[in-house]
Amino acid sequence: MKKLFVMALCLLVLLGGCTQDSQQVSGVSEEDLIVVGFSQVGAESEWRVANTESIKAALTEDNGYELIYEDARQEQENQIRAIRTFIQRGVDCIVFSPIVETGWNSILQEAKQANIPVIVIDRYIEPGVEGLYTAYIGSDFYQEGEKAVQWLEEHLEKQGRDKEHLRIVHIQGTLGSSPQIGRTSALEKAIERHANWELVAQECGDFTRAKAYEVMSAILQKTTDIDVVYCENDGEALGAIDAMEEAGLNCHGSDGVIVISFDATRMGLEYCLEGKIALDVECNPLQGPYLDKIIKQLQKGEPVEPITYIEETQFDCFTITQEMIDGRDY
Ligand code: GYE
Repeated sequence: MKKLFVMALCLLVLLGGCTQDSQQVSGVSEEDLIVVGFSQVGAESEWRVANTESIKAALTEDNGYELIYEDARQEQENQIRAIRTFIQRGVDCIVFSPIVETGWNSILQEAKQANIPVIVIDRYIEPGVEGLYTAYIGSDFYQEGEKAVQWLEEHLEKQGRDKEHLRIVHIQGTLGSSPQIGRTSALEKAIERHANWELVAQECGDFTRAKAYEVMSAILQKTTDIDVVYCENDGEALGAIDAMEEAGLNCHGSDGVIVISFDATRMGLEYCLEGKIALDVECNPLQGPYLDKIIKQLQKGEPVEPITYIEETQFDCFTITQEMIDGRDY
């Protein structure tokens, strides 16, 4: 299983005449640890940090794993390099969250040739390459976007504003990533359905507070006549709110600009409780336990679910409570 470890052990025996059995780590022999190479996108958001922590907490030595963690700092090139290194090291399993949907064919072919199972988490890969990886665990991003637009439709109807002209600003996530593609597509379809919904600006905020602040500030130079700001994650919502408040806009969903966001991280939900994020659609980053289950099944040679969608909910500023926030793990 672990060629490197066996080689190192032989060397130890030769050099030091070490006669002990392989070391025991919390009852699991090091030789039996499942070696997992994990290439994470980066640390661009609170969501990402919670996702990394969940995976590290699940794939521990106590639980039978040796985890090799690589942070790609938001560069696809770094992810490809990390995966290639995992293949060269002969890991038992490769896990990665693809920063964008395209460009993975050759590296996945290499993993397949080396007979190493690949589990894709969080973001997807473009359709057509399903045969090159074993399983996917994550969210249905189009469905998340649909939840957001449906809530908006119902909210406007309740307020008797559904026939009014609606001016929407759209701050997108990293272009080409599956959460951006899914969440954007749900909004664009809704705009096509509603003749009175107007997209006044669409800019990329790269899933960060700083970039969203920058693009929102530039949009506000051109117009402050805005009804809705649809941000593709909480970091972006916070950046957009910073810029709007600086420009003197009221961001309370009840009587001001309606800010819609995704992730439902603690910070996002605190803004929701304050009324500044009107709707926060949850995107659950706690994928570690699901990953643990699938890897163990693979090790036992059991069949695995090709796609696992994680359960998700949503919060709005009219019904959220402090208790709801306190009861959450991220
Ligand atoms: O929404 C965002 C993060 O891929 C679902 O990436 C993830 C997204 C998440 O940076 O906050």
